[in-house]
Amino acid sequence: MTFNNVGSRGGRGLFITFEGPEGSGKTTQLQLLKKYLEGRGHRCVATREPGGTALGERLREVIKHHDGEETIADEAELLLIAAGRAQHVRKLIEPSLEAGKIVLCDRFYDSTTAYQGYARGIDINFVSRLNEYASCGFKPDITFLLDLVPEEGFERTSRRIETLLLNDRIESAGIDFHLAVYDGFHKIAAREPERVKIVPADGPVELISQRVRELFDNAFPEI
Ligand code: T5A
Repeated sequence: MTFNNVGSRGGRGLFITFEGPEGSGKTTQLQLLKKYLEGRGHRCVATREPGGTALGERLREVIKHHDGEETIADEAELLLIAAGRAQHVRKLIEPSLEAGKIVLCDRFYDSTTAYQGYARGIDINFVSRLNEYASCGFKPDITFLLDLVPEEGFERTSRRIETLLLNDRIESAGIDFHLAVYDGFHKIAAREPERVKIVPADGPVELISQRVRELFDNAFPEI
């Protein structure tokens, strides 16, 4: 893929993404890294996908919780995610990077490759081209892949009230689907080891946070 990245190396902001299977601890680790970076005086923006804008949050509801009689076709799911991403990039990510902020995003296009590409089975080359289009040429400077087998992630999320109350379409897709997602993330990391850093995500929160900080500091010693 070709991108016109405008991350730190262009002298502006820095774009960090967190990826991984359901319940692997992305949100928890994102917030801890944000706190760490703010402690160093950086201006940070935490956001998520699907979501991040008013339109994106409305699409998120549809993507996660649509429970009408008419099921969502795989192709429609992919396009809804892409539409939300284009809005997110143009309305939040790009302006934040232009303003010199650090953007920390909970999932981005690697999730599309893993979920809609590898797990749903939509052509990977098409998904890559759509990812490139929807992200408007923006590419994460670094991606943390939280590595936790799906069974353990579900063990964690099953204890949450939200999981008990809301039927999540994708989360409830079955273990074979989520194993394909897991393998998909590892294929992405193998292809782009410079960008995608694998973080073992079992063990205490603070230990994982320390791993994330070390990987970040090694990648960006000047920040
Ligand atoms: N999706 C998304 C696609 O299909 N394609 C796409 O392109 C995109 C962008 C998003 C859904 O959309 C799909 C994927 C998803 O199905 P979501 O709610 O954002 O939905 O789903 P997740 O990203 O999986 O969010 P979760 O909140 O479920 O998981 P996180 O963020 O990975 O984990 P976190 O930090 O919320 O932690 C989960 C629980 O574990 C505990 C936390 O306290 C929490 O209760 N926890 C730990 N417990 C023990 N040890 C640790 N080290 C722990 N760390 C956290």
